[in-house]
Amino acid sequence: LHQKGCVIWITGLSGSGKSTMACALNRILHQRGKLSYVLDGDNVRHGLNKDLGFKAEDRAENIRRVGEVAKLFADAGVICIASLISPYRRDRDACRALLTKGDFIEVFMDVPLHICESRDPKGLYKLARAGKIKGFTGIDDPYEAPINSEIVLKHGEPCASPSEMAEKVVVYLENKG
Ligand code: GGZ
Repeated sequence: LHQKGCVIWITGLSGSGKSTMACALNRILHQRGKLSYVLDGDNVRHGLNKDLGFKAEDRAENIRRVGEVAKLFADAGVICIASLISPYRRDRDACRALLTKGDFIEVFMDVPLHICESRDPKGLYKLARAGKIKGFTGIDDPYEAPINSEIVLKHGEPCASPSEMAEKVVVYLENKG
């Protein structure tokens, strides 16, 4: 395997399309003969991080563990796609600091809250608005939007389908060699 590993860190609100994009990106990379692997917050929270909730400290620990695991994948030569809300800039930057410069690529799913809320695939926003889930990101918990992401995928622009967005990430990786 002659492939250099890296971490593609996808951040954004619940319902911003992180998982869908991660999956599309993973598929494109596989088609091109690349070895990649998706670490999804929603999945990892069923196993490795099942002891963690959604308080700021728990989110920080969730991000920290996934960052460390992503680094191990990258060291092993895998393109690791991490898809987590990761609402705090400090936590994302701590993951960035684990990797060699250029090997951590932050992708911001820049989708307005009202769009995420209108999608509400799991009905979680509705529950959060009703006060049945407390501390939901974007409703009564913060999301610190990135300021220096390598890639911003903005809602409502042309070529913003999940596979077209994934293609943009691939182009970025190609240009970076
Ligand atoms: C945010 C929550 C919450 C709260 C449950 N706040 O869109 P989903 O449903 O399928 O994925 C979300 C997931 C968030 O997990 P992460 O590990 O990505 O979060 S973080 O990076 O902040 O640690 C959402 C669901 O869990 N979920 N409660 N209170 N999202």
